Amino acid sequence: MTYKTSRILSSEITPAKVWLQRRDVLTMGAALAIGASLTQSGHAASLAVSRSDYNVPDKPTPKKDVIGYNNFYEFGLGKEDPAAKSGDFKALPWSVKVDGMVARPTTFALEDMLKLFPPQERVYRMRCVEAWSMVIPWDGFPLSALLDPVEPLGSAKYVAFESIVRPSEMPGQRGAFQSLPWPYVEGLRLDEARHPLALLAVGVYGETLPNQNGAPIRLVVPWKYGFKGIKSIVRITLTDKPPKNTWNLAAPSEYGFFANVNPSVHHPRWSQASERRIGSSGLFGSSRVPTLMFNGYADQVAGLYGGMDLQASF
Ligand SMILES: Nc1nc2c(c(=O)[nH]1)N[C@H]1C(S)=C(S)[C@@H](COP(=O)(O)O)O[C@H]1N2
Ligand SMILES: [Mo]
Repeated sequence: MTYKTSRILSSEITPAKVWLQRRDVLTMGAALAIGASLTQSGHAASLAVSRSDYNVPDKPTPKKDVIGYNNFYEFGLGKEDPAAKSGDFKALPWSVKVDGMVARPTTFALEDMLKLFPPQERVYRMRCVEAWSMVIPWDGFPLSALLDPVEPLGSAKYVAFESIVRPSEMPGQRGAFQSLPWPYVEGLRLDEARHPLALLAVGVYGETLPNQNGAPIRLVVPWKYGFKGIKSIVRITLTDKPPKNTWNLAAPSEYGFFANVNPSVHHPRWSQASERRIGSSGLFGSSRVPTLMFNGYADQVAGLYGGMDLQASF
């Protein structure tokens, strides 16, 4: 079955507009100034990629699974916890600070990002390291939209990401038992981060990103395992050293830095050769499909890893 790209949004910016009106957000003067300079330098215009460029033909995972079966430990360990326990989280107002080894450190207000970089729908496969997968219609814009205008220095080689810490609204960050060290952190090599498939998602299924999916802005790197897709991002820092990433800190022998989907590199406790497609028809409501190298995006991304030993750099 083919996913119909004609289902795409009639207007690329409608979801953001509706959302902003609903929540009555005001744009600040300082943010406007940043917006103006970005528009002059033409970055917004250069992002006009066709919405269907990267869509996959797979049938999308039902919305109820996309927004009901999540990993977001700030809201608990269970797959149903994020949907059930994220109601107190306030995703607005929001801004993302981009700093480190850049010529022009910039704090981007969410509303300005949405205006400058109109979200486009892209349907990506997502595969968790626990061997389940989904096909998700994200709304977002290329991560490079925030990297180009801050002008990374020649010495910058990596991009570090940081999630929000807000125990008052995130039950998984309160109490004696702490599942992970906070903030959740992730990283990419700068060339990976600049690849047009690397997305900052602000919506899903044509609607504003629900809290459980990483509101209001999260990373989507479709050729990597799900844990690279850091949620509720507040800071992006350019560095010359490989950034720490949370699951590598927690269990270094099980989760690497690169985390490229690779059916021939197994997790120490389970095979990674096939995956359970959540919500697809099958004996138990989901069928197993073979896992593809780079999650099916080898043609687009294999060139990033030429000459690398992908068994060693997992
Ligand atoms: N801040 C934060 N980001 C996170 C996580 C998390 O616990 N906290 N879990 C990761 C993991 S393991 C996965 S598989 C994906 C799940 O994304 P989804 O719930 O939108 O499908 O989010 C990733 N990003
Ligand atoms: Mo995951």
